[in-house]
Amino acid sequence: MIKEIKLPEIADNVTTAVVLEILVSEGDKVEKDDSLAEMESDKATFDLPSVEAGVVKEIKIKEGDEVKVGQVMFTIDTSAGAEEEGEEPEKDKSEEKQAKEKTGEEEKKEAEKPEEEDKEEEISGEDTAAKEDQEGAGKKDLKEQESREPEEEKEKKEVSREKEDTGKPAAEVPAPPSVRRLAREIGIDVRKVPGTGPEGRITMDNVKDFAKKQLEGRQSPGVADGYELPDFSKWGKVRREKMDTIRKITGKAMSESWQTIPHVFQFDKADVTELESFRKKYSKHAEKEGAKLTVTAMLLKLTAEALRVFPRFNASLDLQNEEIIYKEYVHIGVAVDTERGLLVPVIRDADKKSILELSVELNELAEKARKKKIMPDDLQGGNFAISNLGGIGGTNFTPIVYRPNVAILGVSRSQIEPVYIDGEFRPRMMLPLSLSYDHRVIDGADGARFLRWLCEAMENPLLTMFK
Ligand code: CAO
Repeated sequence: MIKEIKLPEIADNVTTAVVLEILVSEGDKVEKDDSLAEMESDKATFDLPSVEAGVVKEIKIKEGDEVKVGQVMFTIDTSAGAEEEGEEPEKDKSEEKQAKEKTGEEEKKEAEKPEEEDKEEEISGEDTAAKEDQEGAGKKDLKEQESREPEEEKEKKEVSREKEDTGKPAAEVPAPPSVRRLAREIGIDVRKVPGTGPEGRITMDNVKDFAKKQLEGRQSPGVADGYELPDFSKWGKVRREKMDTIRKITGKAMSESWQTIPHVFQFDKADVTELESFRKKYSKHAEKEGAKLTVTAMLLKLTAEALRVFPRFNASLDLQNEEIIYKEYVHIGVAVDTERGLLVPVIRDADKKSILELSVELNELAEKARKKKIMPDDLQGGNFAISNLGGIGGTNFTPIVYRPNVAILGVSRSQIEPVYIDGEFRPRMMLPLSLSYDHRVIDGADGARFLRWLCEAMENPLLTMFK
């Protein structure tokens, strides 16, 4: 029997994934849950498991393809443990072929159609919106008058307007008057539009594409914004590399967060001398339990407590409804440095877990992230995040809050410092902490209180029981 293996639902709002690597060949025998392909979605990389055991009959995708949720990627012959490939009944084959052709055609149509429609709609929408914005009654009159004027007259007027605006003669712009007029009406500087017409002439489509890109750039920070890069090869050899999905997502998410969240940064230092002795003393015990007692695991535990004491740091801002959403659960994301870039897997219900449980889970999630086994769900639903760069170094840094969180804790390298205590300097292990937070939700005093609470909790964990 031939079974289809489709791209399953991956996560909310994820509709496609890219095939990074196909891990099987046609004719391979596979068991249920064997990985068939390595996939990359907007949110993560993951393996596509076979939901059937049998022989890989057909591979319907190739590496680099963008596959839609529900699209058939493989067919598996479940009765083919013993059967040879050629033994497949003809009927099955022709049915399969028809299905393939149909699916292929439908997908092609689907892939092409909306794009064309979108383009049309977006362009006409932009035109209308831009015109509505800019056309006052007087301008409308002017336009009507212009439409009655001969082309030559119109051109003269465009030239003199551009001279007024830019000080540059319009003759330098290789674009017909109608194109310059469109650019002017929708607020585009025609001199910045790259022309693709004969001898670099600027066409209507060039102006529309340029406007579209600018609009997209404004709406989604992190995508191309029309900024023109210099030709770096003028100064030396260069190499170009495609940005992978994680880099693109991180870039977009970070610049959106940075541009929309009014950040405040609070710094403090925790005296972790006693905590470090505890960590060293009990690390063997932790190892026996299969855990590594690390700074991050201990911070996870104490931060979870802090989020219970300061629920605003565990909240999200709903600007649309002008509400603050308090969450009853404490899910904390931990920034993990992987070969392919930053990933933030989420530890659920961190407040209900012991340090050892947290440390085992953190280790498992970090390994999954580094081995590309992390699933999109593992990366979602965090209310707060911890980013520990102390294993690498640094005295301090200011991480960017991940939307829709309202705060993030940055951890730098602990080191022994002279601290003035009871009239003398003593060597103490000090851990630098930074808290970045959204000032729309959190006031400065609360930011300082939260971080101080955390420092004191690290200095004397028993305090968490009193506060
Ligand atoms: N100060 C001093 N030493 C530290 C430290 C700190 N703040 N944090 C970790 N270390 C030490 C550990 O004690 C360990 O030393 P030993 O091997 O001698 O025990 C070593 O550094 C490595 O620690 P680790 O990475 O194994 O363990 P961890 O639980 O502390 O960290 C994780 C786990 C996943 C947070 C970390 O591996 C990681 O990926 N960090 C990078 C996070 C990142 O990229 N952030 C930037 C995001 S931008 O916001």
